[in-house]
Amino acid sequence: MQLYVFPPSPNSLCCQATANQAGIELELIPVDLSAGAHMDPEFIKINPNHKIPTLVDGDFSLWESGAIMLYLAQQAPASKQIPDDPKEKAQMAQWLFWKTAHFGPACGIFTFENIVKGMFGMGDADPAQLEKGNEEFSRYAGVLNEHLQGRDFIVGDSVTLADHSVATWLVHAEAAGIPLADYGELARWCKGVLGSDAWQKALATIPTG
Ligand SMILES: N[C@@H](CCC(=O)N[C@@H](CS)C(=O)NCC(=O)O)C(=O)O
Repeated sequence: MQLYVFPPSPNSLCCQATANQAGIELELIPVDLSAGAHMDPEFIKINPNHKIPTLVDGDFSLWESGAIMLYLAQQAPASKQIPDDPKEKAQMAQWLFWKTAHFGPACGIFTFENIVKGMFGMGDADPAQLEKGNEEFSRYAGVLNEHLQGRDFIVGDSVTLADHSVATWLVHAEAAGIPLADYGELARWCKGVLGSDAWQKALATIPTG
């Protein structure tokens, strides 16, 4: 299977961590967004949204990081990244949707303003946007921080897609200026998830500099 990625992208990294946890060796194909490689007509054939990550498995292609994670995790049920229990499975879905609708966009404001703009020569961070990011992040990080009291994982007692999906937005917390340290339980949980072998292997694919 090939995964088209932009190596520092949180949306790519959570798919890579899922594959690593599942014991699946993906062929990573970097797509240089800064050079417009995602607008190549050949790439648009596999993802009409021209976004990474995009997975190709033979003549099957798939986009949206959450769907890619589900596809990969289902190849390796023994990795237990999707709970068997229906209630836990639904809770995992709850946090996946929550990440996509709320937590990811809140973190994305910091990532865009403090990292992406610099990478792509788009000017300085906008203080009004950062203020909005702070408001959104504090609202949602507070919910997860409370939930994580006494827990090492978001759902159940082992790592699931919910952990990969949420933690991926905190990989660049320091560089993005995300106030993770203000949320002790969140910071503790995040350190544990990102310290796993699956995550360390994914993070090692980020080019230095
Ligand atoms: N909801 C999508 C978001 C993917 C996304 O926004 N990818 C960005 C990079 S992080 C991208 O490829 N942007 C290029 C574009 O929008 O043209 C997912 O979870 O996979």
